[in-house]
Amino acid sequence: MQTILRGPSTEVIISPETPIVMIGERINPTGRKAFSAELQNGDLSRIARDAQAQADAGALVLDVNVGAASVDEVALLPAAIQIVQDTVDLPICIDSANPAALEAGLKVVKGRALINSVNGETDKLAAVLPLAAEYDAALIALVMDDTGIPQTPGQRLEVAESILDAAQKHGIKPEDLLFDPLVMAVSADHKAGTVSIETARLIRATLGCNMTAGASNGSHGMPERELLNTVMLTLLGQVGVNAPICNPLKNGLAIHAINLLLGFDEWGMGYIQAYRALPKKD
Ligand code: THG
Repeated sequence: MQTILRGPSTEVIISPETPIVMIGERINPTGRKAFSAELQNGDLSRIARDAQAQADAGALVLDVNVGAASVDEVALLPAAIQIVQDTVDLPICIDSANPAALEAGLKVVKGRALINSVNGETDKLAAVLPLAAEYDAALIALVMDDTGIPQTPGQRLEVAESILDAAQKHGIKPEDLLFDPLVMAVSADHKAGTVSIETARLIRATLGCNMTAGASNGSHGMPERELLNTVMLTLLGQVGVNAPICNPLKNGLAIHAINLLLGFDEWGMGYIQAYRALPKKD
């Protein structure tokens, strides 16, 4: 099952047979006070730098989220996407909770985008599935619905199945959905990690679909977040999460290590090249 994304002139394939694809998460004001303040002032100057740095660190898709408090996402999201694609030739993951902003982004994006996201809520399905169909975009599907985030992997799989059904009624194919098993903070619930991992395993075994996940969500409120994020990426990679959203500046080499250890990197050349490209330590 191949999910195909395109940038202005590049193509990225996400599939169980090909290396894990890193989606760069840095263009997002969450937890970044300076970037939030800049967005509130209409200052988009950081975006080109963040895009270039993530591409240099091996990101193959860039998530773009400008959802800071009180900003006009319908105006800012397309502007941000254009800056990113003028800077790097990569596909975009358009990240917004606002369907009007998603559509404004889809109108300007070059290539084949990934929408972040739909979920099983009745209103979300009705607003976002037609956008994915009309603009021929791939789509991230979060396994939650009108009743909230299910507690068990079996219930999360049921939500995934019902989103898949709804998507197919709009002509969206299983290969164009990336399911997100939902990574929640282990500081709030020590079973949260295992529920996400088991959900991913079930989705891959039952539906065969490709998956994403926000690996860094799990480490909120814990020390050594980077260590937890790396281990989470590894565990998720093992059960089929092949397009994680993460920080390429921190996790870039880990993704290459996972690809090498899972047999996706002949002669370790990807890992060695990524190592050589790192800033030199004294
Ligand atoms: N699934 C999907 N999309 C997502 C998420 C997901 N998009 C948003 C988020 N989760 C993934 N992106 C981030 C972005 C930033 C952080 C975590 C996940 C983060 N920021 C630091 C903080 O909050 O402390 C600050 C970072 C910095 O200063 O560099 O952790 O799960 N589909």
